[in-house]
Amino acid sequence: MNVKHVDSDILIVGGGMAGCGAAYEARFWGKDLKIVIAEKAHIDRSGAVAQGLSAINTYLGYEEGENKVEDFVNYAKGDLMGLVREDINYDVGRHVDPSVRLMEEWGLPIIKDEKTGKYVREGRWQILIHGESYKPIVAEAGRKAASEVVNRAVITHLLMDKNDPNRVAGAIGFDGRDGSLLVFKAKAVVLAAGGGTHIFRPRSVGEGWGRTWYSPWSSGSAYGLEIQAGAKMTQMEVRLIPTRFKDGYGPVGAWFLYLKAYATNRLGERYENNREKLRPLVGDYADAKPMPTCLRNHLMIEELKEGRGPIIMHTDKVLDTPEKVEAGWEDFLDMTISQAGLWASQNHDPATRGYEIMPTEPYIMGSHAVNAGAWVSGPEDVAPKEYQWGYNHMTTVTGLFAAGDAAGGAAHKFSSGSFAEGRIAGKSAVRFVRDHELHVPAFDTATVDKYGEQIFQPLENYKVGRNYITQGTVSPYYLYPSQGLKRLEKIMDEYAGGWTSYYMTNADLLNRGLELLTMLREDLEYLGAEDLHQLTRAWELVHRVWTAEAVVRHTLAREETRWPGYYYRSDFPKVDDKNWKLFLVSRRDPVSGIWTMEKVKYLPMAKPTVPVAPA
Ligand code: SFD
Ligand code: AMP
Repeated sequence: MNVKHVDSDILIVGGGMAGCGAAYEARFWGKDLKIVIAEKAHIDRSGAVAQGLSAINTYLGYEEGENKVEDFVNYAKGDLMGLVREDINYDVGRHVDPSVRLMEEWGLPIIKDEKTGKYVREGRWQILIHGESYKPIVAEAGRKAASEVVNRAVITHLLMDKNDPNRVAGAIGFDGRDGSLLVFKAKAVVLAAGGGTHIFRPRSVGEGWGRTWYSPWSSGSAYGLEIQAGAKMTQMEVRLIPTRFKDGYGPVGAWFLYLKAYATNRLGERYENNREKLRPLVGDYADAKPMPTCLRNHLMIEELKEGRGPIIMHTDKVLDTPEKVEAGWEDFLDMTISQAGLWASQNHDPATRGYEIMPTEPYIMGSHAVNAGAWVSGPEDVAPKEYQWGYNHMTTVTGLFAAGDAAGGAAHKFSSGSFAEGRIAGKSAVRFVRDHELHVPAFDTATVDKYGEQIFQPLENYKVGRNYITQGTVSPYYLYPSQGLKRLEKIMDEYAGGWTSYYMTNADLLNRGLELLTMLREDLEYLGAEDLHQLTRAWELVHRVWTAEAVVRHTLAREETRWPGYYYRSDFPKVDDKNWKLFLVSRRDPVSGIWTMEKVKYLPMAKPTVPVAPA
């Protein structure tokens, strides 16, 4: 086996939005440090922004007097039914605008009003971009800041320090192109490996199976790595169900907010403002303005359940000028080309006919309108002391930092906020390295050998097991990654509140789901991979199963329905502020494998002492 060793001061796992932000900022404060990015794909086109975006969804415009940072905190809090880490949302909010200015400097075309010179708003928080090349532009900054980018580095495990089992010392994985074992040693690690799709069964079937809204290559690795290392996790129960154009998964933000389209049920009724229908479930949250994303979903789901589907977005009522037609098509061509392709293949003209929208399958994320991820230390000035243990954005594992989808607590970060949060984590990691200058990270060679064997086991399983196949792909001796993935998706869909049950679950279903997940995990030992591509799929599945288990355990522990429209507990169908306006924080002990679940009091942020950064 070929083994490559890469030593560094700071290792960044995942070169997406947060990873590039971390590299950029770590270089600014740590000019002399060795900063390495380990990226599963190729940094120029990796992560959720690989295919581009059409908007930057978080830009406050505080210098222009458009929004205050406090407004952003309140917006995120309202949207999440009262549960965000205000301290982290505040920190991201005060750093996001300068980050967007940087991106513009690097060449990102942000659409401006010709008269005022101001960015054109899609909505209160969003600005429009010509964003097909968003990722290569941001990646260039990340690449130039890093001492080395190791592309095709599929990280499978974090490595812990041999003298301290709760301190990170590096990471291990393999090169997806040449099959080498990759062993990274680092004084600090910033985890920025993105969110999780294909945890639940997608709506797409057959040859469309790989099509999801969030990128299919978002493999839940951030959560898988964090959980295995024993980091505390939060908000894993809150799944994102975005409304999307049917089958192509085209986003709706530009249509609702910028083009001002509206949706109706089959009777032509606008169902979206029926707040009275919400009141019995959520009480006064029914009056929240703007209406929380989950509640908007809930109203649509009710229409579908009661037989008043399909829900149609009236694109035809708003595309009344050539400029608007162009804006509508560009929205998809910039970020969800499949929707434009689908419309073209169906001879669909959105200017003359509306199109169906649907709630998607659930995604696990920390950067969109939900906030799953690691429980991280907050910023020194605004975090309540219970949420602060030294270094901003350090997880509960010493030396391990998290940002973007990987970091829990703050919501509505999106691409720009994830980049800004990466910067926060990168700066903090430099401080950590400086404060521990004499520390020499070290791991057991026996652990490296053990992982080295485990990592390539699926190739071995395939080599041996294929001899027993007489026909087709079903082997008595191994499981293909795609077979395991289908099994995972079916379990999560049917037991943990997927789309086929209209997102409904309960304790009995969740407990049974947990049993089935345990059996699935036992079988992961028999994963078979015919090549390095399938080996990547195999490890992505392992990470997805860890993510799924955390989702089920969190959902089971929270005995209320706080986010109707994202999921429902039929045994506890209402919001219960008295008992549940708190964070659930879980930890899996890496030695015993035992999970513990803590209820952590909701605490508002303290008054800021560090001023908002100048743009
Ligand atoms: O409208 C490993 N997002 C949108 N954000 C916006 O600001 N505007 C929009 O218009 C957005 N829309 C949207 C969005 C995403 C997608 C897919 C679509 C539309 C179709 C959300 C943002 O993209 C998202 O919030 C950020 O990208 C999150 O950043 P980050 O850094 O947390 O995740 P990443 O960018 O996916 O990067 C993760 C990286 O990790 C790598 N990786 N590397 C090594 N080893 C492993 N095991 C790894 N596993 C993963 C990945 O390859 C990747 O590079 S709209 O619909 O909302
Ligand atoms: P989307 O394209 O659905 O991901 O949404 C992009 C942005 O617009 C996100 O910040 C959403 O929260 C917001 N958004 C989308 N639809 C609506 C709506 N109907 N009302 C308010 N905000 C919305």
